[in-house]
Amino acid sequence: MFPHPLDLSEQSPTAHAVPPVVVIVPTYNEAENIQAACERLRRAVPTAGILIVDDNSPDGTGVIADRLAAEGSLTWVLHRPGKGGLGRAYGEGMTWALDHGARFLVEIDADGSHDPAALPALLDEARRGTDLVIGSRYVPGGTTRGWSPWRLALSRLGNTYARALLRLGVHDATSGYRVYSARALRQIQLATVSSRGYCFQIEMTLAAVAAGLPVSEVPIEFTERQHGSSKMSWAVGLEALWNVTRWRLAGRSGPSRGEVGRPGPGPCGPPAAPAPGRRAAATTDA
Ligand SMILES: Nc1nc2c(ncn2[C@@H]2O[C@H](COP(=O)(O)OP(=O)(O)O)[C@@H](O)[C@H]2O)c(=O)[nH]1
Ligand SMILES: [Mg+2]
Repeated sequence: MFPHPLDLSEQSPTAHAVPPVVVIVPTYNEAENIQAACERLRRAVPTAGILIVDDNSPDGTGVIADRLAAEGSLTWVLHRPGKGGLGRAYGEGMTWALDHGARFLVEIDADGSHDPAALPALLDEARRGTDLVIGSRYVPGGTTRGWSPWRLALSRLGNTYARALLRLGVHDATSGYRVYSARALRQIQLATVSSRGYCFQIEMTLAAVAAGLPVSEVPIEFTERQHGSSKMSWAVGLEALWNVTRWRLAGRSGPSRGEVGRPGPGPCGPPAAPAPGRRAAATTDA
């Protein structure tokens, strides 16, 4: 599914050289943001590895990323030949991190929308045994700042549609701020994930829920970017709409009401009990 060979250049660590936590940062034209994003991440989680996955950004983001990797420790860059979509970028980044021994894999945007200061709380939840921890804008305590009403409506509508059709049991299936355990990603089998664009987030959530893995949502504050522009497009939105609809028609969905709370088919058993302040997913709460 991920057609480009991984760029295991001289920056690549030897097997098992990456730290247990690897933060994957996908970039396309983020020259104004990538350095600040890495610095904030480093301050928030000093021991984490940072893997930038750049799609040959015309604005030179990849060059800046190479410089950051050369100057700092625990930073690597995966160069892809051209803009291939967020889902494909994450797929390659995750495969690389898994192959190099990562135990927890973090998704975060490069544009400053996701505050790295929230990451320790997400990681704590993952270490407690939750295989997919979603930084959620749409649970109590979560917020979205700086979005136009139509952008917010699009996100909320998309989430409501996906949640209803696919019985996801989560409120923010499109969030791009999350933590996966390595065992979850191995179970999900990345090679079977087909989404190219942002729909990747929904497909991964569906795969985790359908596998019966523990999933939970931790409230986050999302702030719209200050620099650069969004890569969200009609094509990306339509891919999501089409995929959610066809997955439903194909019978792919989470547990029905009667099945909620029963152990899923995966080795992880029923969803973990929510910690205070957390919201458990794969439940029927609205
Ligand atoms: N490597 C790569 N990164 C991408 C691609 N599309 C978006 N991104 C990155 O994904 C993150 C989220 O994208 P953004 O445009 O901010 O989406 P929005 O927050 O929904 O408006 C940013 O870090 C982007 O640079 C892509 O095709 N390839
Ligand atoms: Mg953004």
